[in-house]
Amino acid sequence: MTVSDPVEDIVATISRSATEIRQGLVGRRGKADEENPSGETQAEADVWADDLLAERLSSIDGVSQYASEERAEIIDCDDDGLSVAVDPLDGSSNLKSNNTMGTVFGIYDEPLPAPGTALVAAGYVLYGPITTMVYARDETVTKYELTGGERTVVEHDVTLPDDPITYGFGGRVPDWPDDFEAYVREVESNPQHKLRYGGAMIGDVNQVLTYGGIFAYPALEDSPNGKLRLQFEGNPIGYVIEAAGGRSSNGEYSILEVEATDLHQRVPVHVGNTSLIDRLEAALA
Ligand code: FBP
Repeated sequence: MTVSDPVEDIVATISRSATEIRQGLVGRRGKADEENPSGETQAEADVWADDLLAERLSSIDGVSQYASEERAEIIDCDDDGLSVAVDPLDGSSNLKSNNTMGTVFGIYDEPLPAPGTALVAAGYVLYGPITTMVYARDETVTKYELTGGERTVVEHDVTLPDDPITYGFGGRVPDWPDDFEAYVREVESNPQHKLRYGGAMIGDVNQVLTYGGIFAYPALEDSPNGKLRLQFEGNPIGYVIEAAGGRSSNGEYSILEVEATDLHQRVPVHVGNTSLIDRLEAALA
């Protein structure tokens, strides 16, 4: 008898759906007539990918909740089990210019909203020239290529390279707090470092995972929690980068330790090599 593993069922479902989501972007580059719970205009593709993942993930045995950045309320499924939080299309404003986007997921063993310490697995799909998946579980990060519903390992035990190369920081520069801006100038002044910013967190974080470095969407003057959402973006990405040997921070401590009070709460996100995140925390202290 095979024992079912709901975590693996969830990841397999997302990886099978990714090829379909990618193909379904064609013809869905327009705006939907709706806003998401954070007040942002949704793309047709956001709504469509969310409906597709909601239907498939909520029907898996052992999934008790499905939540997404694109819907206000949690879908309650089984009485107990895992909670899945998804950003169906991270960076969907890149659809118009045909640039990189992703799908982010976090699998928690507590009801949502939950802290990152309740994650049992997390990962993302990157719709680049090739569709890839990066998935962390049990402190181990694995990278796959996804083709036609198949998931093929391309790298076991992915870790951040020791010498950081890339940096990318979101938000408008005039909106950055002075201490953050001073830190950015310090990072830029290192001749080893290169700017890589594409406007989709997943693309930028994947550069950091590949080359080493730092990605941040920081606190802004008029938005002290930044832009990115804790359940759907901050926690899953923090979990992946920490499992790959790096650090995540809200500016003071690990994102995974941030108290979860609201499903759609925002959090300042800084992830990357330990040396750069330690220095960032010192600069913001
Ligand atoms: P969405 O989830 O609404 O797409 O927003 C997230 C995001 O697109 C991130 O992927 C990216 O890092 C950030 O917003 C870019 O925001 P901005 O356009 O303000 O730089």
